[in-house]
Order: sequence, then C-alpha cells, then structure tokens
Amino acid sequence: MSSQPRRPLNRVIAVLGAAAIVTAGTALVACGGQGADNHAAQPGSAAKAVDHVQIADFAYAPAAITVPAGATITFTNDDSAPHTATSGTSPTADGVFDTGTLKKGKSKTVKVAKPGTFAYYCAIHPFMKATVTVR
Ligand SMILES: [Cu+2]
Repeated sequence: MSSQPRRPLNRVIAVLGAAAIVTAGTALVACGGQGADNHAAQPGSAAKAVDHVQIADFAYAPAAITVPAGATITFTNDDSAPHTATSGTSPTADGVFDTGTLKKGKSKTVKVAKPGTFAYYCAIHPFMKATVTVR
C-alpha cells in the first residue's frame, strides 16, 4: 500500500557520475588509435583535440567535458538501448549539435565551433543529461 515506485536508475547514474571521473583518463588514452589520422593530418596543431563521450547504462561518461573551440567530440553508444546526444534542453533541441539516433556500438563525431557551455540530452530518454563546454 505504501510502496512507492523505486527508481534504481537514478542510483546507477549517480554511481556512474563518480566512475566517469575515473574513466576520463582512460578514455583519453583509448582515443589514440582512432584519432591518429587527425593528428597526422594536422601536425603541430595544438588546438586540435578529440574528445570521446561514452554512453552506457543510460548515462554519458564523462557527464561534463571541456574542449577547445573547433574540436571534435565523438559519442559512442556502448549501451544496449539506442541513444542520441542532442544539444539543448529536452524537449527543445538548440541545433548546436545532434548525433541523431545511435544504435548499440555506433559512434558519431560532432564539431562545436562556438564557445559556451552547451547542455545536451538524449531525445529518447530525456532524463539523460550532460554538458559540453567549448572554450
Ligand atoms: Cu537514450
């Protein structure tokens, strides 16, 4: 009678938030292979940066990233469910970037040219939120 619907997902997300900080370092190392082409094409371009955001367990990791203006950001869906990374605040996309629907195992790279802090969300699961800061 007094049972409330539990939302274990929130706890999962909270745990992931903490894990994201730990994972951030590893993710940068893992970028080496994929980013090799970009680095080779533009030697000595310090402004060029590639950041990866992993989507897993209905959360973005890391949940907040900072990249230089013009940098690319790659979103990879390692979840069983499809997700998007859509800039704006649900349900209103602001058009700064949008990965479209990423199925399991799929990646999409976007570029954000203008500086600012941009919230984004999953158009399929609006409770999934994170931010990109561009400097
Ligand atoms: Cu989603």
